[in-house]
Amino acid sequence: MELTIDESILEAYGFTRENIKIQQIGSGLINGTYLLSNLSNGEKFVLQQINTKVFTDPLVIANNIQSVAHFLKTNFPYYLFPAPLATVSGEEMLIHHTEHWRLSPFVAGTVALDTLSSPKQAYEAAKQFGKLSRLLNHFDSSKLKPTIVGFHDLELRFKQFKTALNQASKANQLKAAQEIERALAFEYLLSQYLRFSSKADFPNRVMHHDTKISNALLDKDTFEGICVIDLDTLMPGKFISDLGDMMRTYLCEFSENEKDLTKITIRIDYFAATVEGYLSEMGDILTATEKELILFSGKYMIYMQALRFLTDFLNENIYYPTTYTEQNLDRAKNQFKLLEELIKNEDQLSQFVEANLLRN
Ligand code: GN1
Ligand code: MG
Repeated sequence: MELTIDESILEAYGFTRENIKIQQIGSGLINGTYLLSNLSNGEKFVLQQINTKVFTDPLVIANNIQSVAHFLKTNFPYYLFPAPLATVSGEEMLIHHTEHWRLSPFVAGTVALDTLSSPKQAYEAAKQFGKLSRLLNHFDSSKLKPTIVGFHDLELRFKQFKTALNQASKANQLKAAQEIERALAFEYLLSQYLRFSSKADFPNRVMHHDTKISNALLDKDTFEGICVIDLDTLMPGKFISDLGDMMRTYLCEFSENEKDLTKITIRIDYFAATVEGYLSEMGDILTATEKELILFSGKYMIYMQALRFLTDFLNENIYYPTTYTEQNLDRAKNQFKLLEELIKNEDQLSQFVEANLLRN
């Protein structure tokens, strides 16, 4: 789709309307993303408008990325970290009236997949996210600020669900009765999370916090991992966020938008590849407590996402964009099914994790 973007945004980055082709790309729910092609030299860029309802202090994003980019450049100069490009006048982020925009390089020869079609892709993506955490192992994560406060705080997400439940219309409470029951039945996962959270060897690390497959760029021919993108949620967190979101999004053949729940099953070989790829980078770095939480990471992220979708349905869809009224409820059903499938296969999956840890 060809789009118009305010000329002054293009000019801030040294482009003119005549030399640039603009296409909308990406499938993210939060930010608007556009591909810019420079018609004079073929160079490509990714332009994004930051959703400031979600990222209420967008300059925190720019500061975090800059500070990580500086560390990586100093310590690992060959690592490809596609940090945003400055405007002609040198700003890290473009403020245009009340909007915030940033431009990133488009990495040539790569693809951002929307779905995975082989365990190798899972392995390569997981390796890239693991690699970023490994390279940042000695970076002091307390130098970064949260770009969304409490983003992956399961206790907060549970409280938000309870609040939404109390305020929801009777009609919505009825429609979501089964999912509300499941949200409460899985509350034990929150207790487990809180028990682990207080352990000394459960460190804060720099986490990406959005490890879906389209955020790992792979070589377009060989599917070898090249780098990670979408750095808005690069901030301190726990490793279970990154590994867990990979399990949430790589293990099932179908996405969170699939309504036919019989299709929501776990692919064991994708689980194995994801864990193997991640541990190939982080296996020597994870603490004893973290190693115990490998399988838990998937339950934690899937449960949290189910709660977030359900909460949004009860709140009449104020956060996630929807194409029909009950979409967030359907997404919550999908995620609860996925959680149940993961738990159903738990024995086999933990045997695999044990064997892999022994090898590492
Ligand atoms: C949002 O926009 P996207 O797809 O990158 C959300 C993630 C959710 C995801 C679910 C800032 O990410 O946390 O996992 O939707 N990001 C934010 O599709 O809320
Ligand atoms: Mg994102």
